[in-house]
Amino acid sequence: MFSTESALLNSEHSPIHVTRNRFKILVSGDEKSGKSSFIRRLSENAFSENEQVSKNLLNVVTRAIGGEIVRAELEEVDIQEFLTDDNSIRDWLDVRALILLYNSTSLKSFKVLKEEMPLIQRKLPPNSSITLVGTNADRKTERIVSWKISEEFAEEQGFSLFEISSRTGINCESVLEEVLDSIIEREFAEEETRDITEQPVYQSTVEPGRENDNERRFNLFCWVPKIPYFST
Ligand SMILES: Nc1nc2c(ncn2[C@@H]2O[C@H](COP(=O)(O)OP(=O)(O)O)[C@@H](O)[C@H]2O)c(=O)[nH]1
Ligand SMILES: [Mg+2]
Repeated sequence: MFSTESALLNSEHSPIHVTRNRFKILVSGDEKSGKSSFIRRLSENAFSENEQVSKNLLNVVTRAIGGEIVRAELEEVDIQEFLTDDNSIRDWLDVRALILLYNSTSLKSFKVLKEEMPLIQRKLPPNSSITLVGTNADRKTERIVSWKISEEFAEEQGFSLFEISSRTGINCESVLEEVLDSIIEREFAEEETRDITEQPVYQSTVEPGRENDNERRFNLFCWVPKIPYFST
């Protein structure tokens, strides 16, 4: 371990501040659903008509959400990785959210999400969220998947739904913002539950018939007020 690293880990203020608010978010969908383009729009604010065929982009983006600095690891994942029963699959235990893309000019890209949803959900940890995103919103005349049909599906599943264009950039940031907001919300809710359940429970019951026997009990948490006070 590098000395700076060990200093950080041993420091009173670390490692919480080093790893806090770094969230893994998967971006998946059919081939050519626009996964790489979406990640590139968010990380580089750029778009290429001939997006290089990239199957597993992994870019980290930083945003400020409600006064907190948040780092999101956006990882491109082929939809097939959810559909195979491969046990050697990468560890997704720390995945916080899945953004599922379909290309609104391709019915096939929407159908695969609809039909395979049970398999997709099976591979996600229980405290993660799914957001549905229709891409290619700029290609209005070629649209095949209507807002109505995708809204119906999103409502039935309880997912948020967005339509975006990585070409113009429209709505791309809104997707990320909503996903990060909901992760942070869940994070704080979990922290609060943890705080409550980790509080010590003080013994306060008195056995029947031994109501006056309190002096003889030994309660580790109640020794402080029992120390005799001598004034000088
Ligand atoms: N017009 C338009 N083209 C897009 C959009 N998103 C992706 N593309 C194009 O669609 C093709 C496939 O996109 P890509 O991001 O590689 O898809 P992936 O296979 O899911 O990673 C590329 O040629 C992109 O330039 C979009 O929102 N609008
Ligand atoms: Mg790609």
